[in-house]
Amino acid sequence: MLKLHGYFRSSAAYRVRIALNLKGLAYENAFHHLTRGGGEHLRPDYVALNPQALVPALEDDGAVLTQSLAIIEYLEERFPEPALLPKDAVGRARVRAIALGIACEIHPLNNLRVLGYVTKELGHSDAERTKWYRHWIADGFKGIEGLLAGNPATGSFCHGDKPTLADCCLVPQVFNARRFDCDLTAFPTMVRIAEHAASLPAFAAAAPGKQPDAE
Ligand SMILES: N[C@@H](CCC(=O)N[C@@H](CS)C(=O)NCC(=O)O)C(=O)O
Repeated sequence: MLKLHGYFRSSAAYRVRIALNLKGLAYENAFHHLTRGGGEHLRPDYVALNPQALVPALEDDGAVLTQSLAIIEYLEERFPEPALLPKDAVGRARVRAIALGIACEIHPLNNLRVLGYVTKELGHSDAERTKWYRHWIADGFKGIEGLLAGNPATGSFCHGDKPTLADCCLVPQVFNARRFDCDLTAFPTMVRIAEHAASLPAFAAAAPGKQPDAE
């Protein structure tokens, strides 16, 4: 059986949970609390599994996969239906661009270890850390909103009317932005898509609050 190493609040693990649910795949969980005891993901047994010491990781029949987008692309190849990438090359490139725009340009700047470095190593206050977080959300969301708003390829989801890899990334990032009370009024298309997606069982079941390790 597939085994997902994650943490309820990890937005990268949230992406993979959505993809697994959309494809109707059963999986077992291994939870790694990212702050308890200094971070369970930093323990030697987990680092042996994923040398980058990040969640998620996915085990499948002895193989260990890391990096959420690589994991979702793996699932797409191994379990093609329902597809999370469009059939046409231009559409696939657009979906990947939105996904990477979130996973590479926004998420890494606001990751736990980055936020921890800003306060613990550089000596900034919690208020300054929040300012940093909100700044990079606003900056990154502006670009993603620009990719989505007014583009005829955008539908009820990021690309057309079926969920894709892009939505697997968008929904967790909007969730996180809300958690940090970011002002999202300038990003109506992103908010609309995230709210529509949340109404689908596959997205709802992947939400942090629904996970067995949720606090
Ligand atoms: N690019 C990676 C990001 C993974 C990642 O940053 N995971 C976070 C949780 S969302 C993490 O494990 N953070 C631990 C830390 O910052 O120490 C992916 O997409 O899988």
